[in-house]
Amino acid sequence: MEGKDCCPLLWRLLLAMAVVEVASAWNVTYDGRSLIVDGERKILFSGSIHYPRSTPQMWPSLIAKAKQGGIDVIQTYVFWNQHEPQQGQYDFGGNKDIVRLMKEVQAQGLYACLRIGPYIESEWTYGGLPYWLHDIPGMVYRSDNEPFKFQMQKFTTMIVNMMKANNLYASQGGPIILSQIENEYQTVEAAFYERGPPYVRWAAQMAVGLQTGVPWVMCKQDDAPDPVINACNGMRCGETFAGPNSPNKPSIWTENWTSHYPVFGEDQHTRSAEDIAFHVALFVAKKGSYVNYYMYHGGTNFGRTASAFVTTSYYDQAPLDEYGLMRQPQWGHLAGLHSAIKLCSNALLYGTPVNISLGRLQHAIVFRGSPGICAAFLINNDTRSTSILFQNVPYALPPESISILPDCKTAVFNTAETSTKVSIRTMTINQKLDSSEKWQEYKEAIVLFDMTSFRANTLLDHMNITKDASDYLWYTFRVQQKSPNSKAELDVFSHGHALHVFVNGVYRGSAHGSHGNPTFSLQQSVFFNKETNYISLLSVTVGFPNSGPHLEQRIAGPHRLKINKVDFTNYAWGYQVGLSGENKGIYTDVGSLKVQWNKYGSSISHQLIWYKTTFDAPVGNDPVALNLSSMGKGEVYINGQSIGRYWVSFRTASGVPSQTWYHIPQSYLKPKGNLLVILEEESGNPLGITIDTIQATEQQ
Ligand SMILES: *[C@@H]1O[C@H](CO)[C@@H](O)[C@H](O)[C@H]1NC(C)=O
Ligand SMILES: *[C@@H]1O[C@H](CO)[C@@H](O)[C@H](O)[C@H]1NC(C)=O
Ligand SMILES: *[C@@H]1O[C@H](CO)[C@@H](O)[C@H](O)[C@H]1NC(C)=O
Ligand SMILES: *[C@@H]1O[C@H](CO)[C@@H](O)[C@H](O)[C@H]1NC(C)=O
Ligand SMILES: *[C@@H]1O[C@H](CO)[C@@H](O)[C@H](O)[C@H]1NC(C)=O
Ligand SMILES: CC(=O)N[C@H]1CO[C@H](CO)[C@@H](O)[C@@H]1O
Repeated sequence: MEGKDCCPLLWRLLLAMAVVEVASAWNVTYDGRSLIVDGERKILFSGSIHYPRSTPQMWPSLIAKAKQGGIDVIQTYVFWNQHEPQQGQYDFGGNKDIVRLMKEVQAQGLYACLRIGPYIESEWTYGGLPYWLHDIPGMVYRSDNEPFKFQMQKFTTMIVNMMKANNLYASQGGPIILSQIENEYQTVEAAFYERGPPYVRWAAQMAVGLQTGVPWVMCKQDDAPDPVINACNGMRCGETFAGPNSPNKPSIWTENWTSHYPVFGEDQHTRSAEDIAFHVALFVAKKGSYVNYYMYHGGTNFGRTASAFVTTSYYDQAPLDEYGLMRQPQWGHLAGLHSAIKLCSNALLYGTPVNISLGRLQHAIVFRGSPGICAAFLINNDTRSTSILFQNVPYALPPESISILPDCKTAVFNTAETSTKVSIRTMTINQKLDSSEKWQEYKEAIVLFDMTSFRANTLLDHMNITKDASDYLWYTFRVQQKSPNSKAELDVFSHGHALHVFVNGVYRGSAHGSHGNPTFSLQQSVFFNKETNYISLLSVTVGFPNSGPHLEQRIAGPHRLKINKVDFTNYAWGYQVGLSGENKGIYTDVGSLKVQWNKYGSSISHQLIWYKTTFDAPVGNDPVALNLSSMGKGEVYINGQSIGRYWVSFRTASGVPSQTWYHIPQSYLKPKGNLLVILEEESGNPLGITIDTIQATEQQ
């Protein structure tokens, strides 16, 4: 009965394998010092990398560079409106493949933090909420509101189940050690009055009830209910965070802003590597054990995914720039900081801190553990450099800096002293697209009232009509005029974001709002013909709003229109959603055959023109971008995929565009004959466009 012997052996083998599985799967817990992962307290450095802001082809190298920079955890939001653009229709393909990202994180031996939200803000259109939520009766977002809670729970559960099905939680042997529910809710909670607090309690309970085996955080929510951990967001959490709301919770910093997201019309913010390092070291010195860089890699807001007025390039100033290149000294300086702090792990996680004054603006925080375990942080909060005595040894401290002494003797790192060389990024012209024979154009038709089928007797909210299916909405009406060639004063007030005015099909003027104030007025003198005159307003949104309470009540587009002070707001208006070129998809290989393209330069007017050309990909693996300095405002498509909105004509206070370069991911390109289609709303010149390659080199 040989067979009988084999089975117990196989059984034992299987059992042994199962034991191995279980051994590598720990529930993540926490105490007052840190998260407890794989059964141990840990100091963790985390970096935000958002999967839809890059491509799956870029993920392995982004993660590898993060790991090399001393990052332990990759943090991402989950982008609901990418995954469920229409109710019940899900999409997890391409750069929406969150499971693939998690598996890549795991393959490289890192942890993951999943911030489900599902409201995420994140400078993402509508804060990540799908617009169809807006049309559910009785809907109030982010409140103790049954319709919202039902949809939020449904989506959150689905994501959690998807992670579980792929064994992605640490409790299953996967990489996910932490999850987030909601997002900075406390900043809006008061607007919901008595509906706020029960919503917070419900969200926490709902999340915890999903039994992931890993803790949940709520950021910027001081009263996060147990066992959910309250976490800090900001630039100086070592100074601003009041701390965990229970002695049994660790001190976690979910968003340490590495710079600030850029918006059209404003200059780029930069934050020095030294300043970031100072605040991370301070947070750790104050018993912080988890720091996330928002963003570690910002990437690109492809297509129309950016929120109102936010540029296509996202946190290009992060340690990995928009293209995934190391930005120095940020990357290297923080890598040094991480190694120095890791040398202090034992003292930080098991020792007791004491605060020792070293001078008027200088103090030391010293962690002492079991014999021989000691780590010190020497903090100089003076704008001048100074020399202090610590344990009778002199140390020179640069201005506003922290020295890290992993053995309480040797300063291995100072936050203000970078040894990393500054990197210089160069854009090299690979091809000029300056030959007019290589371009063709298609003039977008100006929509007149008679051409519209959707009508209303008033001005309707832009957002509720387009439902974010397009940035563009035509508003048009007709008016009779008795005298010929009479001058009229047009006066439009719009809730945003931009507007182009056409009278009888001829362009007459534009106006727009800004990130700080999306509303604007447009006053324009126009000439009317005798008889019928057609007024066409092209209203443009530049991303839906993403922050503040009651997003469901936000509106955009023209709100009042007067001609010679006579109000036409409640009048017979016709509407058309989207441009004909968009509706036909003329930016794709197939769609581009649906219209008659003309020779470059054949249109009399220059507004609202689609331009088309083809180009061969630059040889090599350097990142590729378009220099769009010569253009105005619009959207760019490569081989049918939108690489984002551009708005070069919206200058900053210092007179330059907020964004000049527009990233074309390598994976969007084929070696030859790439289709480039660009929609120009204003009067930009496509002959000035160049295809550039990007290199980062360290300064000598
Ligand atoms: C891990 O967490 C799950 C879900 O919360 C729970 O059912 C399980 O008992 C826990 N396992 C251990 C080993 O603590
Ligand atoms: C330590 O002492 C300094 C003054 O010497 C003070 O500014 C600082 O807030 C103290 N820090 C802690 C963590 O108590
Ligand atoms: C440094 O001084 C500033 C201004 O007095 C204060 O706000 C900040 O909290 C201090 N930081 C530290 C680390 O002591
Ligand atoms: C928004 O549009 C829907 C139709 O799509 C309509 O039923 C609803 O009344 C509109 N809501 C508002 C606030 O205008
Ligand atoms: C980008 O293009 C503009 C012209 O459109 C040109 O003036 C500028 O020098 C270009 N920038 C670089 C770095 O090539
Ligand atoms: C709360 C906080 O620290 N906000 C900062 C975010 O970053 C911008 C840009 O550097 C600062 O201006 C804010 O003060």
